[in-house]
Amino acid sequence: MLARIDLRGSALPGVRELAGLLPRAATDIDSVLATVRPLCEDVRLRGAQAVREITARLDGVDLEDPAVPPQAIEAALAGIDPAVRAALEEAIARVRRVHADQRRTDVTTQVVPGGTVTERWLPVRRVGLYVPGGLAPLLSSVVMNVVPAQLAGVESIAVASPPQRDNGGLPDPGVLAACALLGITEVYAVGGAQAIAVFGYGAGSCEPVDMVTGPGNVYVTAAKRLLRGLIGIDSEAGPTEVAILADDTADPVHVAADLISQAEHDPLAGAVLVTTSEQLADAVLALVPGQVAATKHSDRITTALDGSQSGVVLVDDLDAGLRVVDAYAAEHLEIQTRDPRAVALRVRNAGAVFVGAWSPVSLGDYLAGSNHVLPTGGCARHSSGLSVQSFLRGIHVVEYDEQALAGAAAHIDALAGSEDLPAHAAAVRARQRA
Ligand code: HSO
Ligand code: ZN
Repeated sequence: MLARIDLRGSALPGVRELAGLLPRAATDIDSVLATVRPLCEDVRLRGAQAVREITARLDGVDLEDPAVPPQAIEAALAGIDPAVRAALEEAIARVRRVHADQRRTDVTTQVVPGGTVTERWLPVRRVGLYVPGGLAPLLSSVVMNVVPAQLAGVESIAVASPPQRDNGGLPDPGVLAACALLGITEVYAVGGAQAIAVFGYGAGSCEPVDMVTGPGNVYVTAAKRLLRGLIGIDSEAGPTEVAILADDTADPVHVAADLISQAEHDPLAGAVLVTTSEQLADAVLALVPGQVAATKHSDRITTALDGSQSGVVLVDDLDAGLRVVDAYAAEHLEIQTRDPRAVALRVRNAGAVFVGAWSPVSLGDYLAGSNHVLPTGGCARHSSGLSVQSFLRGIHVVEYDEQALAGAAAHIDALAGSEDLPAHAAAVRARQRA
């Protein structure tokens, strides 16, 4: 079960060393690049025929055309459980409410009289969203990716998700239903690295996209890494992880349940409790085995919690706890302490922060209105989760008049001279009246 790491009683090391002491899964993308590269090349060179053969080989389904007919998307919506439909509709409404506030307006700065710079925010034109099948087809991820793209003004959105043998070669019906609710009509039954290649190069009826978003396994991530540059990507998502910073006021049953909830995603998922309370640590360690045994996916949860990526960390006080969680930079960080709002304000590194006893990470996964596509593997030190901003590009539009340019000429001369680029200076001088 969960490792017990005791950092009490001596000064904590520096950030990098501290991060090294904490449990975290190592994902090796490089090792699958050798498999993924020829597969992507095949799709680039042979298009639809290569996709058909790869899908038959890897998914066991022969699809003449992986484009999902619009009627099948509508039929999936008609067929889903009304409670799931109502939940999706509410999730969409809440995510829309939060993300609508992220929209940007163009800003013009008057730099000098007659000289302005405007920052224009323009959406990416066409986006491909990958939705994994695998252990759990995440229909909620369709919402989290599509809503911000739509609010950013992306005009063309295509979705790809693996074909399912038991669904007539169509993607998961829940995924299709979520697409229908969001008005997505372009969906392909293609999975894995080949889906990313289809998006990047175009194949069959799928036109190439400008950007790919969405989670996936190591093969998907490797394909994103290979095609990055040709297309934009959201991030290289690693296994999901949760950290909980808690004191003696936290309820051990809730803490154990939240650690287990994220471990449910993946045998490589990480769950870390950082606490000032030995009593809480012991209570959680005692509760976890029973709670795990009682849950459906106990196998993969046991692997995740047993692995070198999960544990309970004891610290002297909350200051030390904050240093530990900042060094870990969790995808999800729960604060279950006295005055959790004040503690949350002191957090520096986390993909998303969940404050207090009534904000479990599962709420954020589905219905808080926040986005659940978040930086993993410590990337929260430098990156943010998915947002409207992820789908926008800021373009500087520069407009100076003759006098304003004249006012800058001497300085441009000096800087161009110092860089030994006299033609730069000449381009300004050529505009000046004698
Ligand atoms: N916890 C996952 C998102 C998710 N959970 C989808 C359930 N469904 C990564 O943030
Ligand atoms: Zn989750």
